[in-house]
Amino acid sequence: MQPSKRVVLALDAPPLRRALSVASDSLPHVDAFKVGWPLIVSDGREAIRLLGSLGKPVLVDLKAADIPNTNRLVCEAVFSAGAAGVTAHAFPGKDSLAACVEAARRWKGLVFAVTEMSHPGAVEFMQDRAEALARTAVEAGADGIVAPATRPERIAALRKVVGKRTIISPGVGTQGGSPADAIRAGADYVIVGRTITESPQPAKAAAEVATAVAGAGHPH
Ligand code: BMP
Repeated sequence: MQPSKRVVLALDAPPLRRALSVASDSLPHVDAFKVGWPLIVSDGREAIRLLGSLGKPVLVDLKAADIPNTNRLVCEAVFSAGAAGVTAHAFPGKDSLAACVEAARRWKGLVFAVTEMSHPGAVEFMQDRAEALARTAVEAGADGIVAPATRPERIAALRKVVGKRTIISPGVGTQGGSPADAIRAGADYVIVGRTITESPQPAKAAAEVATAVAGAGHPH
Protein backbone atom coordinates (compact mmCIF):
# COMPACT_ATOMS: atom_id res chain seq x y z
CA MET A 1 0.00 0.00 0.00
CA GLN A 2 1.59 3.28 -1.10
CA PRO A 3 0.65 6.31 1.01
CA SER A 4 -0.58 9.18 -1.11
CA LYS A 5 -4.08 10.27 -0.13
CA ARG A 6 -3.97 8.26 3.12
CA VAL A 7 -7.66 7.39 2.74
CA VAL A 8 -9.01 3.82 2.63
CA LEU A 9 -12.55 3.54 1.30
CA ALA A 10 -14.68 1.06 3.27
CA LEU A 11 -17.25 -0.69 1.09
CA ASP A 12 -19.63 -2.53 3.35
CA ALA A 13 -23.11 -2.70 1.88
CA PRO A 14 -24.16 -4.80 -1.10
CA PRO A 15 -25.04 -4.75 -3.92
CA LEU A 16 -21.58 -5.16 -5.42
CA ARG A 17 -22.64 -3.16 -8.49
CA ARG A 18 -23.18 -0.08 -6.32
CA ALA A 19 -19.94 -0.65 -4.35
CA LEU A 20 -18.01 -0.84 -7.63
CA SER A 21 -19.55 2.36 -8.88
CA VAL A 22 -18.67 4.25 -5.64
CA ALA A 23 -15.16 2.76 -5.75
CA SER A 24 -14.56 3.88 -9.29
CA ASP A 25 -15.97 7.40 -8.62
CA SER A 26 -13.69 7.74 -5.56
CA LEU A 27 -10.60 6.27 -7.21
CA PRO A 28 -8.52 9.49 -7.46
CA HIS A 29 -9.06 10.29 -3.78
CA VAL A 30 -8.23 6.99 -2.06
CA ASP A 31 -5.21 4.68 -1.73
CA ALA A 32 -7.05 1.39 -1.13
CA PHE A 33 -10.43 -0.26 -0.78
CA LYS A 34 -11.59 -2.23 2.23
CA VAL A 35 -14.28 -4.83 1.82
CA GLY A 36 -15.98 -6.48 4.76
CA TRP A 37 -18.26 -9.34 5.72
CA PRO A 38 -21.50 -8.19 4.06
CA LEU A 39 -19.99 -7.93 0.56
CA ILE A 40 -17.86 -11.03 1.01
CA VAL A 41 -20.90 -13.06 2.06
CA SER A 42 -22.96 -11.76 -0.84
CA ASP A 43 -20.32 -11.68 -3.59
CA GLY A 44 -17.24 -13.46 -2.26
CA ARG A 45 -14.11 -13.63 -4.34
CA GLU A 46 -15.76 -11.78 -7.21
CA ALA A 47 -15.95 -8.67 -5.00
CA ILE A 48 -12.20 -8.86 -4.32
CA ARG A 49 -11.39 -9.53 -7.98
CA LEU A 50 -13.53 -6.76 -9.45
CA LEU A 51 -12.46 -4.14 -6.89
CA GLY A 52 -8.85 -5.15 -7.49
CA SER A 53 -9.30 -4.66 -11.21
CA LEU A 54 -9.73 -0.93 -10.53
CA GLY A 55 -6.01 -0.86 -9.78
CA LYS A 56 -5.83 -0.18 -6.04
CA PRO A 57 -5.04 -2.61 -3.20
CA VAL A 58 -8.00 -4.39 -1.64
CA LEU A 59 -7.99 -5.03 2.11
CA VAL A 60 -10.35 -7.76 3.26
CA ASP A 61 -11.76 -6.97 6.66
CA LEU A 62 -12.85 -10.31 8.07
CA LYS A 63 -11.35 -9.69 11.50
CA ALA A 64 -10.19 -13.28 11.65
CA ALA A 65 -10.40 -14.52 15.24
CA ASP A 66 -9.95 -18.27 15.20
CA ILE A 67 -7.43 -20.99 16.02
CA PRO A 68 -4.20 -20.76 14.04
CA ASN A 69 -5.15 -23.40 11.46
CA THR A 70 -8.50 -21.82 10.63
CA ASN A 71 -6.97 -18.34 10.53
CA ARG A 72 -4.37 -19.65 8.08
CA LEU A 73 -7.08 -21.13 5.84
CA VAL A 74 -9.07 -17.87 5.94
CA CYS A 75 -6.00 -15.85 4.97
CA GLU A 76 -5.02 -18.22 2.18
CA ALA A 77 -8.54 -17.95 0.74
CA VAL A 78 -8.42 -14.17 0.94
CA PHE A 79 -4.94 -13.75 -0.57
CA SER A 80 -5.48 -16.30 -3.31
CA ALA A 81 -8.51 -14.24 -4.38
CA GLY A 82 -6.20 -11.27 -4.97
CA ALA A 83 -6.42 -9.31 -1.72
CA ALA A 84 -3.51 -7.12 -0.64
CA GLY A 85 -4.27 -7.34 3.06
CA VAL A 86 -6.46 -8.81 5.78
CA THR A 87 -7.56 -7.84 9.24
CA ALA A 88 -7.36 -10.20 12.19
CA HIS A 89 -8.17 -9.84 15.85
CA ALA A 90 -5.21 -9.89 18.20
CA PHE A 91 -7.19 -11.22 21.18
CA PRO A 92 -7.06 -14.94 20.24
CA GLY A 93 -3.34 -14.66 20.92
CA LYS A 94 0.03 -14.46 19.25
CA ASP A 95 -0.13 -17.91 17.64
CA SER A 96 -3.43 -17.17 15.88
CA LEU A 97 -2.17 -13.84 14.61
CA ALA A 98 1.18 -15.31 13.59
CA ALA A 99 -0.67 -17.88 11.47
CA CYS A 100 -2.18 -14.98 9.49
CA VAL A 101 1.22 -13.34 9.13
CA GLU A 102 2.77 -16.58 7.91
CA ALA A 103 0.07 -17.02 5.27
CA ALA A 104 0.35 -13.37 4.27
CA ARG A 105 4.11 -13.65 3.73
CA ARG A 106 3.59 -16.39 1.14
CA TRP A 107 1.42 -13.98 -0.86
CA LYS A 108 3.36 -10.80 -0.04
CA GLY A 109 0.22 -9.63 1.73
CA LEU A 110 -0.35 -7.44 4.76
CA VAL A 111 -1.94 -8.20 8.14
CA PHE A 112 -3.57 -5.53 10.28
CA ALA A 113 -4.41 -6.50 13.84
CA VAL A 114 -7.47 -5.08 15.55
CA THR A 115 -6.67 -3.48 18.92
CA GLU A 116 -9.29 -1.09 20.35
CA MET A 117 -12.29 -0.66 18.08
CA SER A 118 -13.98 2.65 17.27
CA HIS A 119 -17.50 2.05 18.59
CA PRO A 120 -18.61 2.99 22.13
CA GLY A 121 -18.72 -0.62 23.35
CA ALA A 122 -14.99 -1.01 22.76
CA VAL A 123 -14.38 0.63 26.13
CA GLU A 124 -16.07 -2.32 27.90
CA PHE A 125 -13.46 -4.98 27.17
CA MET A 126 -10.98 -3.82 24.55
CA GLN A 127 -9.70 -0.48 25.80
CA ASP A 128 -8.01 -1.81 28.94
CA ARG A 129 -6.15 -4.43 26.93
CA ALA A 130 -5.46 -2.43 23.76
CA GLU A 131 -1.78 -1.77 24.46
CA ALA A 132 -1.25 -5.47 25.17
CA LEU A 133 -3.10 -6.36 21.96
CA ALA A 134 -0.88 -3.93 20.04
CA ARG A 135 2.22 -5.52 21.59
CA THR A 136 0.96 -8.93 20.48
CA ALA A 137 0.54 -7.51 16.97
CA VAL A 138 4.18 -6.39 16.97
CA GLU A 139 5.43 -9.69 18.39
CA ALA A 140 3.44 -11.70 15.84
CA GLY A 141 4.96 -9.66 13.01
CA ALA A 142 1.77 -7.91 11.87
CA ASP A 143 2.29 -5.05 9.42
CA GLY A 144 0.04 -2.73 11.33
CA ILE A 145 -2.91 -2.22 13.60
CA VAL A 146 -6.44 -0.85 13.48
CA ALA A 147 -6.99 1.97 16.00
CA PRO A 148 -9.99 4.23 16.68
CA ALA A 149 -10.39 7.65 15.02
CA THR A 150 -13.23 8.26 17.47
CA ARG A 151 -10.58 8.47 20.25
CA PRO A 152 -7.49 10.12 18.75
CA GLU A 153 -5.71 10.05 22.10
CA ARG A 154 -5.86 6.26 21.90
CA ILE A 155 -4.24 6.34 18.46
CA ALA A 156 -1.42 8.36 20.03
CA ALA A 157 -1.06 5.86 22.89
CA LEU A 158 -1.04 2.88 20.54
CA ARG A 159 1.46 4.59 18.20
CA LYS A 160 3.95 4.47 21.10
CA VAL A 161 3.57 0.69 21.22
CA VAL A 162 3.79 -0.09 17.50
CA GLY A 163 6.60 2.25 16.47
CA LYS A 164 6.74 2.65 12.71
CA ARG A 165 4.16 0.00 11.91
CA THR A 166 1.16 1.17 9.91
CA ILE A 167 -1.92 2.43 11.75
CA ILE A 168 -5.19 2.39 9.85
CA SER A 169 -7.99 4.21 11.60
CA PRO A 170 -11.76 3.87 11.16
CA GLY A 171 -14.47 5.90 12.86
CA VAL A 172 -14.20 9.04 10.76
CA GLY A 173 -17.28 11.03 9.72
CA THR A 174 -20.45 9.03 10.44
CA GLN A 175 -19.02 7.63 13.71
CA GLY A 176 -17.93 11.13 14.77
CA GLY A 177 -14.15 11.11 14.34
CA SER A 178 -12.25 13.77 12.42
CA PRO A 179 -9.86 12.66 9.67
CA ALA A 180 -7.39 15.45 10.44
CA ASP A 181 -7.34 14.65 14.18
CA ALA A 182 -6.75 10.96 13.49
CA ILE A 183 -3.78 11.71 11.23
CA ARG A 184 -2.35 14.25 13.68
CA ALA A 185 -2.67 11.71 16.49
CA GLY A 186 -0.58 9.21 14.57
CA ALA A 187 -2.73 7.35 12.03
CA ASP A 188 -1.16 6.61 8.65
CA TYR A 189 -4.51 6.12 6.92
CA VAL A 190 -8.10 6.87 7.78
CA ILE A 191 -10.77 4.35 6.85
CA VAL A 192 -13.98 5.98 5.66
CA GLY A 193 -17.20 4.25 4.67
CA ARG A 194 -20.66 5.78 4.89
CA THR A 195 -19.51 9.41 4.70
CA ILE A 196 -18.55 8.55 1.12
CA THR A 197 -20.77 5.60 0.21
CA GLU A 198 -24.01 7.20 1.42
CA SER A 199 -23.25 10.63 0.03
CA PRO A 200 -25.31 11.72 -2.98
CA GLN A 201 -21.94 12.71 -4.46
CA PRO A 202 -19.39 10.06 -3.40
CA ALA A 203 -16.52 11.52 -5.43
CA LYS A 204 -17.01 14.93 -3.82
CA ALA A 205 -17.23 13.40 -0.34
CA ALA A 206 -14.05 11.37 -0.95
CA ALA A 207 -12.24 14.47 -2.22
CA GLU A 208 -13.28 16.36 0.93
CA VAL A 209 -11.88 13.66 3.21
CA ALA A 210 -8.64 13.56 1.22
CA THR A 211 -8.33 17.35 1.48
CA ALA A 212 -8.88 17.25 5.24
CA VAL A 213 -6.21 14.56 5.57
CA ALA A 214 -3.76 16.51 3.40
CA GLY A 215 -4.39 19.60 5.53
CA ALA A 216 -3.37 17.70 8.66
CA GLY A 217 0.07 16.89 7.27
CA HIS A 218 1.60 13.57 8.28
CA PRO A 219 4.17 14.25 10.98
CA HIS A 220 5.45 10.71 11.63
P1 BMP B 1 -18.06 3.93 8.45
O1 BMP B 1 -17.09 5.04 8.02
O2 BMP B 1 -19.22 3.79 7.54
O3 BMP B 1 -18.42 4.04 9.89
O4 BMP B 1 -17.26 2.55 8.26
C1 BMP B 1 -16.17 2.20 9.05
C2 BMP B 1 -15.63 0.88 8.56
O5 BMP B 1 -14.54 0.49 9.40
C3 BMP B 1 -16.61 -0.27 8.57
O6 BMP B 1 -16.24 -1.14 7.52
C4 BMP B 1 -16.36 -0.94 9.91
O7 BMP B 1 -16.68 -2.31 9.88
C5 BMP B 1 -14.86 -0.75 10.05
N1 BMP B 1 -14.34 -0.69 11.43
C6 BMP B 1 -14.80 0.26 12.34
O8 BMP B 1 -15.69 1.06 12.04
N2 BMP B 1 -14.25 0.29 13.59
C7 BMP B 1 -13.28 -0.56 14.01
O9 BMP B 1 -12.82 -0.46 15.12
C8 BMP B 1 -12.80 -1.52 13.09
C9 BMP B 1 -13.35 -1.56 11.80
O10 BMP B 1 -12.89 -2.43 10.93
